[in-house]
Amino acid sequence: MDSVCPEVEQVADAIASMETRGAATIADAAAGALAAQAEWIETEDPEAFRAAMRAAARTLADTRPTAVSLPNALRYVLHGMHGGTVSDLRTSVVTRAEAFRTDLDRAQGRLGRVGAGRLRDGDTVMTHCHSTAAVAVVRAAVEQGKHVEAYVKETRPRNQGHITAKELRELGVPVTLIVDNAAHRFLDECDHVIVGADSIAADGSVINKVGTSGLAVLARERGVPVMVAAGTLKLHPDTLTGQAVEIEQRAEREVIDDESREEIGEITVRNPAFDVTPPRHLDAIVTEKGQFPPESIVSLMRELYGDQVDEPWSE
Ligand code: RUB
Repeated sequence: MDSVCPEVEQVADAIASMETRGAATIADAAAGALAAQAEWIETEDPEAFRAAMRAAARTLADTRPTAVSLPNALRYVLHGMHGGTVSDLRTSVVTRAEAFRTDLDRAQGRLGRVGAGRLRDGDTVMTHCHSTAAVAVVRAAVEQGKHVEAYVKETRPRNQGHITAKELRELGVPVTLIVDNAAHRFLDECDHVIVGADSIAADGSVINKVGTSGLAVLARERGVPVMVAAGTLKLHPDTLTGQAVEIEQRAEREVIDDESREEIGEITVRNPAFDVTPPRHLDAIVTEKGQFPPESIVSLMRELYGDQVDEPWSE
């Protein structure tokens, strides 16, 4: 028997190829895949069931390294796997995965309303990349009747800004799309920078799409507050013990095509997908549990995750 079901393979491939992308969306898809695995496993042996669940979680965990929402989701579901029979184990996984997905959805709505509290009627925001949480903040502000406009950075090399532009347009928000290098030029017209997060470290540093740290430095220089919209699922418990967050390095071809590269001659190309913004360049981290000064996030991390840095899929 293959130990991993086709849906887990498909979800893992989609995450690795970035067809499924963005930290919250990845976590949601991974939880769904674990439920599919639980429904699929054919065995009466509880230990074999557990082993097959661990195999699925490993496959999913190995797709992308930076967004902690992925291992946090896998941990949450596997920690909820209980029972003496396969039937009980299966039910517990499916129930836990459903609860995870419902909570994630609710958290987005809540943090959106918390973040919207920072926006006034008539404000203009600048965004980077595409973050469902950042869009949730603007959505909540619009639902509160506030008029909000947006400068949307295109976000090279994969232009996730186009997704943001489309979603904000669907909310009726006037959008100006700009190249990344134009951010400084337009910050004077902005009241907030709103970004998401892939991981948040214990010292309040925020790991998000490469270019976030440069934008935060510019915003600080122009006096524009930087809001990080990120559910508590983005808190990286490993950093409590001093571990660094791994930054994903992506293909060189995302930066330059083969023909142009050939024409230029011998060059090195580097393509880190994320960067680290230190807490001193950030004003607030907005979560479903309220807003926090970045430096205080460690207390919330301890409260929610304690010593939970195990990897139940590698047991
Ligand atoms: C996406 C990215 C997003 C965060 C937060 O990077 O950096 O800002 O994942 O997104 P990529 P969300 O496109 O490489 O996955 O708020 O939706 O979790």
